[in-house]
Amino acid sequence: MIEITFEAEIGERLRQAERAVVFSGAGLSKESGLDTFRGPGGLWERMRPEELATPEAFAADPDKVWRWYAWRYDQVERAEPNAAHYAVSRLAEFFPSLQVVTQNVDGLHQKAGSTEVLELHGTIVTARCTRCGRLEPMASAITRSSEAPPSCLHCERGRMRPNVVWFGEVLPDGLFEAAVAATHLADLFVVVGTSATVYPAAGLIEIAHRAGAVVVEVNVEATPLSSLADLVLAAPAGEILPRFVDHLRSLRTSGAPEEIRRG
Ligand code: BJW
Repeated sequence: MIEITFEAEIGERLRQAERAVVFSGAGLSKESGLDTFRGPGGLWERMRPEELATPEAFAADPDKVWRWYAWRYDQVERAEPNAAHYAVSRLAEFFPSLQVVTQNVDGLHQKAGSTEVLELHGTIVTARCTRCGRLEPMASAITRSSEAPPSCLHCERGRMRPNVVWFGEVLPDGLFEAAVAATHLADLFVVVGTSATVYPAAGLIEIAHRAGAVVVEVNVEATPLSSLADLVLAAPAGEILPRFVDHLRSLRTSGAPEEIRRG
């Protein structure tokens, strides 16, 4: 089990921090049984992203893309938040402002009780009409057909697609701007379970660093942006994040525990 230690100056900034942002990626949901995209066992090891997660792929083979998302939705529906999702939601109890910015499409932050969540890459929980934009629960769209994208119940002419953001598509209106604004104001920026390779989302880490937030990275391995972190917690999120949150709470409610003060 790794020990959480940091310098006294960082401890003081964490004690006084008012605004926190948690920026999450697929690694956060790994311990809920959902696959990451990259790395060992990741989705892209078995399938090529350009054949599944692009508008071109959907245009070329809509049935294949729909079946893949129907399969993914089935996994998501059965998944439960893990200890890391609950730790993130607990942060709201002792930070005046807590914004969750997630690249995940699984809705597990909300299931764990987080209320301020920006889903930068959309959500798999809904389907969207390619023609009129009308939303429908993915569960009901799949019930109509899990083999091919069903047509829209509203306009009847468009077909349904997952309400996620594919490569080459712009992020949902205003969401990235809201994430950037929260990041500029953040005193604490916790990056959890992302390879920090997909932009513009990964750019938030650079913004947080430049804006002077304490940047904490939680990941089982190093990322291209690890050097920007003030504190790197190299362990599975479900193990380390609850302990980090406990430390933060003791720091902020009753002074630093011995383990931290030594740093
Ligand atoms: C653990 C763990 C445990 C494991 N505990 N940790 C600038 C430079 C270069 C390219 C671009 C750029 N700007 C834009 C681009 C293009 C592109 C891009 O970024 N490409 C790069 C890959 C090169 N970006 C886009 O196209 C974006 N749109 C855009 O830029 O619009 C403007 C525009 C439009 C038109 C033309 C030009 C510009 C859209 C990006 C959409 C990404 N979509 C996906 C699919 C979503 C739907 C779905 O779920 O199917 O989003 S791709 C996939 O990657 C998914 C994720 O959200 C995203 C990020 O992945 P994430 O979350 O980081 O997961 P992994 O798997 O990569 O990493 C997991 C991590 O967890 C690892 O580090 C593990 O070590 C760790 N881990 N277990 C803690 N237990």
